[in-house]
Amino acid sequence: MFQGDNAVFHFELDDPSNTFAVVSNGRQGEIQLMNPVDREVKEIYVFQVSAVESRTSQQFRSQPSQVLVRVLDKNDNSPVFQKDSYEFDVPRTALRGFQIGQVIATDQDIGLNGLVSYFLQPVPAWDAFTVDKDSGVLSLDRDLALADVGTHVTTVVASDRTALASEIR
Ligand SMILES: [Ca+2]
Ligand SMILES: [Ca+2]
Repeated sequence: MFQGDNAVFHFELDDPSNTFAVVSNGRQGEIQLMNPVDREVKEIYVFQVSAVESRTSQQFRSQPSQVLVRVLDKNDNSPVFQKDSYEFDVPRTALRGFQIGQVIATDQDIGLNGLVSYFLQPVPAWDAFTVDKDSGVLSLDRDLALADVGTHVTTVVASDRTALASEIR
């Protein structure tokens, strides 16, 4: 169909999402990004590229070749807590290890970029709190005593493994 080594090509790209374009450079076609991409919006793009012989008065078009582009993740989201704040009641007689409640944060990224860890702020207001790094379960670090009766506030930080963090009280 094409006229051997003397054929002059250009490339045409049919991308329904208008995200990619092809720039013809001699016999090569360079696929370029025309609009920003974000894995959380769209991860896979599929489009077709055809080679068109353009020197002759008639145009000859190749069978289209399918191109698949996978967008890799960037750590562009912080963990987000499911609630703005949490309140839990604890019996006065609760002992060390008692599970007070659970805080949950989610992160839209994937892999380590989306894996959430929980920490208490370095100096918690109340020394009886501890939080499980992986589950976000708050529990008692010691037995309670009469002097503990009252309201206690602490801040939990949720961080992904590449250190974008969110805080909650
Ligand atoms: Ca991302
Ligand atoms: Ca993240």
